[in-house]
Order: sequence, then C-alpha cells, then structure tokens
Amino acid sequence: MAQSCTAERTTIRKEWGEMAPAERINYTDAVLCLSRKPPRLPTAEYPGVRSRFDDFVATHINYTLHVHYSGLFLPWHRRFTWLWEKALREECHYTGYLPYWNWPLWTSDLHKSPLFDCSETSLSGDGEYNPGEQALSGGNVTIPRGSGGGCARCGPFKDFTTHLGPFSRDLSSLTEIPSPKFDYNPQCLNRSLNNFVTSHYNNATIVSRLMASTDIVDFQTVMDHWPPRPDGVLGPHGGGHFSLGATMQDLFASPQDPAFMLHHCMIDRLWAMWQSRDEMNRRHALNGTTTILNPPWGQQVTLDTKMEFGVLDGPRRVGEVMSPTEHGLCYTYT
Ligand SMILES: [Cu+2]
Repeated sequence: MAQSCTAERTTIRKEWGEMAPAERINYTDAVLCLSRKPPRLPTAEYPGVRSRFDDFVATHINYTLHVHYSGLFLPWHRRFTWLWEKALREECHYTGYLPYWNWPLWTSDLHKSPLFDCSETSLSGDGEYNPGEQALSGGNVTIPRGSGGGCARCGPFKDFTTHLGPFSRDLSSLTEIPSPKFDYNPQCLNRSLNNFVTSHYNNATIVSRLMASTDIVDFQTVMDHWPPRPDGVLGPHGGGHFSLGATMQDLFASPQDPAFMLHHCMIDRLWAMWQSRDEMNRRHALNGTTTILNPPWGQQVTLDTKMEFGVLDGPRRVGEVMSPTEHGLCYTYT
C-alpha cells in the first residue's frame, strides 16, 4: 500500500523556463542517460528498440490505436508521463520532476524560447534548413512549412538518433499497428519550428477556452479540434506536435522527440487544473471509448477500464489515475 500523499510529500512540476540552468541540464542529461541504457523489451521482437528510452517509444507505439482521440487519451498519458519521470529519477539520477512546456508563454517565437533556443540549457532547437519541406495539407489541415525541416544540430540533442518509425500520417481505417512497426531505422532528430502553428493553436485564448470547458466532452473537443474553423482540426494537443517538426508529428513514434513529455505534461497540467475546479462533476468525468476516433462499436471507458503499459508498468485501472495525488501519484503544478 502506497504512503498517503500529504501536502509535504507532494512534488511540484515546474515550467521549463522557471527551472534553473543546472536543473534543466540535469533533466536533459537524464534523458540522454536513458537513451544509453539497455532496453527491457526483447530486441528479437522489437529490432528498433535499442535503449531504455526506446522502451517508452515502443510502448507508446504499441498502444497508440487505443490511447489517442479516445477516452483513454488523458488517463493513459498521465500514467505514461509519470512513469517517465520515475525512470529518469530512479535510473538516471534526475533529482527534479517532470517539467512542462507552457505553450502560451512562447508562441511569439519558439526559436527564442528557453525550450528551443538551441542553447545547452534547451531541448535543442530548430533543424537545419531543408528546402524540400512542404506546407502540410492532409485531411482538413493546411499549415505552412516550418523554418527547419532537417536535423537538429545544436544543443543537448544535436547527435541524438531515433530508432523507430516513421509512420504514415494517414489514420484512416487503422485497425493494427502499421509498418514499419518496430523496425530499426536510425534517423536524426528532425525539427522544424513552426510559429504559425504554435501561435494559432497554442495561444492564451485557446488555453482559456480549454479551461472554460463545461464538461469532459467539451474539454476533449477543444484539446483536439480547436478552433473549429477553418482549419481547426489540431487543437492545442495537435498544435504542440505540429509546431516542432517531423519527429514530433509522428502519432506513433513522437515520444522520440525529447519535447514530447513536456508537451504532454502541459496537457496533464491543464486537465488536473480543470478537474480540481469542480471536484463533484469533473474528478471522475470520462468520455469516449478504448479505440482511436471512438468508433460506434468501441467499448466505453469507465473507471474500471484496464490500461496497459507493457514493460513499463503493470496494468492500471483508469480510476487509479483520475487524481494526481492518489493511488501512488503525488504531484502538483506551479
Ligand atoms: Cu501519445
């Protein structure tokens, strides 16, 4: 039985920019450390999994078709990011807690943000300019190209190699994990900072609208589909993914961008804040199924729905993660 989460024991997750330079380096060092540790997943079944870092990527790939655009999105990623924080601390000497990317602070220019300014205390920055990168128009999204499009060549992740993906962006009629599944495909970290995307989808107005959501259906709609017109199919969740480049845009393999966990930490923060403003109606509010895009035949998520985490953790009931201060979780946000 876990110790109860008292006020003194509650850990505080901070915004990247409010962490001291040494704390940020402690974080990126720990991420690099995980990328050098051996994996727990078997290489025979998972040829592309070469490190402990890749255990997290492959686990995300494994459950992608259940935990996105579904009723499991918020609960599953809450536990996933918490397991990441735990691994950094227990396996790689990280002494802090998971930082978050507070989007509206840096929408005017990602290149100048402490997250992506390419300094030694950043998460690396833009990629090299790739003249071949095109504007994106797929489905209902049309967004101009970003400013990079090639490999990140500065900052802590300048030599970082990703091993999994890339996956196609076409989500239609996916019923199983598509190729390249878990194939080994070494690539550099691709970045293409996109101020158009972040300023349209991650601004303060959208965050306020998200926090003003009247119920969980509304909250999820804003998160993934706001603004509703004319090209509002991204929402702040998709906005964070599409403002960083190809690695982060990959629905399956996006945890390979070191900014992934900070983006999802912000999503978790906003969900936690929104939940705490109306305990009665929001603490246990769920909506959706256990299948991507909530098909009519999907199974509705309840507090008793089991979530899987592969080699990272045992199965967890959704009800175990509805609060960041219960069932072994014990954190809050600045
Ligand atoms: Cu995800």
